[in-house]
Amino acid sequence: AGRVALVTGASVGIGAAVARVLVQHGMKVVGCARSVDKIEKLAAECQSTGYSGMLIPYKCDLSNEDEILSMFSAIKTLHRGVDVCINNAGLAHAEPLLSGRTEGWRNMLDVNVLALSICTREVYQSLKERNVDDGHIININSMGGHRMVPSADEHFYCATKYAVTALTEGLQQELREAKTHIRATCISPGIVETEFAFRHHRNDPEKAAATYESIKCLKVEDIATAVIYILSAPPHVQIGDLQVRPVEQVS
Ligand code: NJP
Repeated sequence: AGRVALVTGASVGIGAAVARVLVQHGMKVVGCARSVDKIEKLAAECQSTGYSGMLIPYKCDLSNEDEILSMFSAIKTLHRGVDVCINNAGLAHAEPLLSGRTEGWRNMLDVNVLALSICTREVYQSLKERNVDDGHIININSMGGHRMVPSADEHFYCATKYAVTALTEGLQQELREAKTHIRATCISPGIVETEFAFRHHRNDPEKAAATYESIKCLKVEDIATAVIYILSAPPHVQIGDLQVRPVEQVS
């Protein structure tokens, strides 16, 4: 409670649920995305529910580094800095390696990998400047960041999530070497019931229907609960990678 959290991609889906639960736990949450109107609506809902924290909407296109850096300066001016960062924003375009558009690959790299890395660096610098030693960075990864999924449409997306696995492990190592108690974790969800999950299989409606009708998918709240679990762990506990998937999901 009382700490400042940044949640990227807070307009819908997992990010919106995470922002809401952090506000419920008394945090001051900066929620960013391009559709700021949706975050404004969520902020009003949180306020009318009487949650002890607050949600501050911020419009930011995470594929643009200048916009990310301006957001960090605004947070520094208005709220001192970021204590907890949830790198959640992510996207998947169906762009196979043999025929995909470079533009689609670039967009996935920009948001899933580069924005996450830029936010990580900026949060660490902000914590260091203020001598805050108990910050936390949580990356929303994917089961696709641990094993390749069978659909060729998703190979590039998986590659960006394999990068998130490598970057989280690398970050844990750098933080240890810097002798700080700032922690880094990733959460790897299986299928979560969001717009993302449906868009993801848009080129294969049969597969989508088979997947969503045959298993009980995770709810966004299941991932929000995982975030609270990680943030509530005692300071000596490092949760490296939390895999959360539907009971019936094969991998
Ligand atoms: O996705 P969705 P989820 N600049 O599409 C934002 C991972 N995951 O909640 O800008 C700024 O509902 C977008 O905001 P807007 C997945 O890889 C999911 O399901 O307004 N923000 C929105 O708030 C991702 O890392 C599943 O369009 C940008 C958010 O990102 C995370 O979970 C399974 C942006 C996306 O909301 C959240 O996914 C899995 C930009 N340029 C991993 N581009 C799953 N759902 O099944 C996008 O393994 N956003």
